Amino acid sequence: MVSSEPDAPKGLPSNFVWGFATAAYQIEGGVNEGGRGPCIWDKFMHLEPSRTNGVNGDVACDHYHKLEEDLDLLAKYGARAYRLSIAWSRIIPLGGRHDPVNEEGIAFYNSLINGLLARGIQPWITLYHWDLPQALHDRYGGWLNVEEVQKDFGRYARVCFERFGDRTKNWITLNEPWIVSIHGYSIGIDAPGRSSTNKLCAEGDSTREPWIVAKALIMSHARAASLYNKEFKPTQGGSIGVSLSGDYFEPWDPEDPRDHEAAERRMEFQFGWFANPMMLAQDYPAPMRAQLGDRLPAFTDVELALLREAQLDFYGMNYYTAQFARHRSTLAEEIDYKGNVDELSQNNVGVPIGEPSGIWWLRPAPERFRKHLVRIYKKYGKPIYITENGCPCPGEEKMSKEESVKDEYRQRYFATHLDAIVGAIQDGVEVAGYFAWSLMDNLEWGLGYSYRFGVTFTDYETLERTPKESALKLRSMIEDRMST
Ligand code: GBH
Repeated sequence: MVSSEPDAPKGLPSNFVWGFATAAYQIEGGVNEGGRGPCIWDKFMHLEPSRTNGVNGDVACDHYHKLEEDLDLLAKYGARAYRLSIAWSRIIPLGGRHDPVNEEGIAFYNSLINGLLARGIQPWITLYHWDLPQALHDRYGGWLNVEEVQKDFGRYARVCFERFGDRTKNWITLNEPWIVSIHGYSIGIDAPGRSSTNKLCAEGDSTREPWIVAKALIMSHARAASLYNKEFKPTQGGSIGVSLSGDYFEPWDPEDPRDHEAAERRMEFQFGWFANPMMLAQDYPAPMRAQLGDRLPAFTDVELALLREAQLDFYGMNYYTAQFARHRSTLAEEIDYKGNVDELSQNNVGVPIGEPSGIWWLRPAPERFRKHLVRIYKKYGKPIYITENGCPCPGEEKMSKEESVKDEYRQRYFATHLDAIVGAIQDGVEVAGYFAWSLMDNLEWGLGYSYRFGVTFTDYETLERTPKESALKLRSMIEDRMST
C-alpha cells in the first residue's frame, strides 16, 4: 500500500467533496424487477451478443438486491458523497411524458438516498447515464427526435426533482453526451448501435445522426436545468451541472503551429461541442461550424433563450487520459468527428503520453490533467467537480481476487491525479470535488465484465465484494492533501 504521505502537496479545501461513482446499468441488475421497463442497453446487449461479448446487464453486480451491503461499503471507505445514476425506465417504464410513474422505482431510489443520508453521505444524482427507455426509441426514434425527447426528458427530470429533491442537493443532467452521440450514432459501438461506417450496424447515418442527437441532448439538458433553476432551486436550494468527458490533447509536434491548432480543434470538437451551448448559451465552436456547416443543427433564438435560463452551478469533468493530436493536410472526411486530426499516444520524437495501464486507451497523464483543468476553467469559469477518474491496473482483468486487491498501480494513479488537482488549485482553478470511478468493478458496457475500474473487487460468480487497498486508502490520500 502507498503509506501515509505527510509530504504530499497541500491545497484541497477542508470542505472538498469526495467519494465514488457508479451508473445504474453497470451495477444494478434486477432489470425485470420492481416494474422497470427495458432500456436501449437491454435491447442492444440481448439482440447483438456478438457485439457485446455475449454479456448483458441482467444481473450485473446485483446492486438492486445488495443495496445495504453497498451502502455499508461506502460508509466503511469514509466517503462524503456518492455519485449514482437513476434508471429512467425504473421511474417511468415507458419513458414518455404521459406515461405512468412507477412507485416501486421511486421506492428503490428512496431507499438508496435515505440509506446514504443515514450514513452521512451526500447523494449526487445523474439523471441520464446512457439508458434511454427502449419504448422512446421505438416510439419516435429516441434521441434522434429533438422535439419529442426533450419534452419527455423534461418530465422525467421534474419527477426526479419533485420526488427526490427534498433530500438530494446535487444534480447532474447527463453523463458524457459526447459518448452518447458518437458511440451510439457515429461508430455504433454503444446502444442503440447505429452507424453507416461500422459494418456490424444495419442502420444509421454517421454523417448526420450524431449532430442531431447532440442537439437533442443539449436541449433536453437545458429543459431540465432551467426547470430546476425556476421551480426547484428556490425552495430546495441545490445545484445542477453536467458531466462531460474527453481526453486532453497535446500537439504531436510542439514546434508545428498546425499541431497546436489541431490539438485545440480536437478539444473543441470534444468539449466545446457541448460546453459552448450548455455553459455559455452560445453556438457550437467556430472550427466545428467551419468543418460541418449546416450538418450541425442551428439554435433558434427561442432555444438560445432556454439555454440562458439553464445556468449551471458547476462543470462535471470525467477525466482519464491524454493524447497527442497531429494535423491532417487533406480535407476533412464527411464522417469525421474529431476535427480532422490524428490521435496518437506518442509525440513526434516517440515520447509516450504516459505509461500503459490495464486498458489500451488509458495512459496516466496527471500533468496534462492539471493543464486540462486550467483550460476548462478559463473557458467556462465554473467550479469543477471531477465526476469520474480512475483506471484498471495492468493485467487486472486476468488477476485473482488476492492479486487484484493489491492495487498499487491504482493507488499511484489516484495519488498523482490528486496532486494534479492541488496543482490546478494553485494555478487558480476552483476544483471542489472528486469522485473515483468506480465504487466496484462492474459492467464495462460493450467490453463486458472484463476491465476492472473498481476500488472493490467484484466476483461475478458469487457477487461477493472485496475492498481493494485503494478503497481504504483514498480517504487519507485526500486528507493528507487538505490545507490545515
Ligand atoms: C466513462 O467514460 C463512463 O462514464 C463509464 O461508464 C465507464 O465505465 C468509464 O468511462 C470507464 O471506461 O478506444 O474507441 O474504445 C469514459 C469515456 C469511453 C473514454 C471509451 C475512452 C475509449 C475509446 N471513455 N473511450 S475507444
